[in-house]
Amino acid sequence: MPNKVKRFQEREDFYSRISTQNMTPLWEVLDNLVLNQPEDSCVPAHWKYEELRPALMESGQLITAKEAERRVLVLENPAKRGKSRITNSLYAGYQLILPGEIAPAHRHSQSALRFVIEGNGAFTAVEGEKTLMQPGDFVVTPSWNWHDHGNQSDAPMVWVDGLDIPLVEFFNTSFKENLGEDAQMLSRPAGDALARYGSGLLPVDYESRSLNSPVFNYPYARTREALEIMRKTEEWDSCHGLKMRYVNPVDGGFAMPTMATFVQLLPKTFKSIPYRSTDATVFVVVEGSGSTLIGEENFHWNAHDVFVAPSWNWISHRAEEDAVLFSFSDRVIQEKLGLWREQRGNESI
Ligand code: GTQ
Repeated sequence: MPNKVKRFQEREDFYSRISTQNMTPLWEVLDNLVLNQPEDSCVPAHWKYEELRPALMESGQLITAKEAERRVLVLENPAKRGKSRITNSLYAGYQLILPGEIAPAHRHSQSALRFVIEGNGAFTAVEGEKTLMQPGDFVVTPSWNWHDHGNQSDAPMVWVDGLDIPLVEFFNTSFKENLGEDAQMLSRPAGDALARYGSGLLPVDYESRSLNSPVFNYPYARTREALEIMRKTEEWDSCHGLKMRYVNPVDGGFAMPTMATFVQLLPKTFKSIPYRSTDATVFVVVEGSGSTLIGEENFHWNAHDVFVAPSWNWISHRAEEDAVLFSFSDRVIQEKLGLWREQRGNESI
């Protein structure tokens, strides 16, 4: 028997023997474990609001928000069907609350963000304070904070939920409690947090006890106005247009400990140069229309659509009219761990 074949058989035999001891040789798997660059197992994908809205409204006739606890259509990455995730670390879905409905109070380890799509004046209550929600508002629900939602307006309310469900699953750290009441008790008037912490002011002896921003609703009216004023002097970034991150006003960090959130304005006819980063990113179209090339796939989007870019895929945007994109990713965690990287199309790494 040639030496090479003998050696191969010896190795195979060795592998089967050590396999019974729950061991495997690193040298057979190393190239799959330590990659030269990220190879995301998720794929680029796009959900068109116009096409999914009928199904979302139909779900409103099938089950009440109360019975469902949360009436949400989960956006599943096409490469991760059955796993309730849009990226490897993040969950997203469209949540519907009809007039007169409530989604009862509960709390859990998972952090949630809401980005309002349509409707006007439904509320979410977070840890003792209610906020009325308008389209484009970004609302924070921190880990283990009581929260309930309700709609006292006369129109359906829809928002995009972003949660760190897969991350909490990875760490096996999920806890959950139902309050046993539809709504929690309120201890502060609506708007208190924004006035106290989101006006360029802080209580004089304020010491943060939270990993989250004390501002829990970042109203679109303020965000949009800020973008509009900035665009007058801002040099457009060749990759991002005019891109801002939502911050915790206490320390200047991201608003939440597990999800980084951003908003960007792309002016009419803007075409970005390619950009990639290690944080797979979920985009929500707030206003306008355009298209985004992600890897090899081009997605033409309109207001209220969601699309997702996997880690380290090249992204370039084109705006057909003034467009605003909200986005979220796990960049905040990657930065803390020293893992986050980005590359612009005109740079080497
Ligand atoms: O609103 O509390 O989309 O607990 C998934 C789980 C929303 C919520 C989701 C949740 C919620």
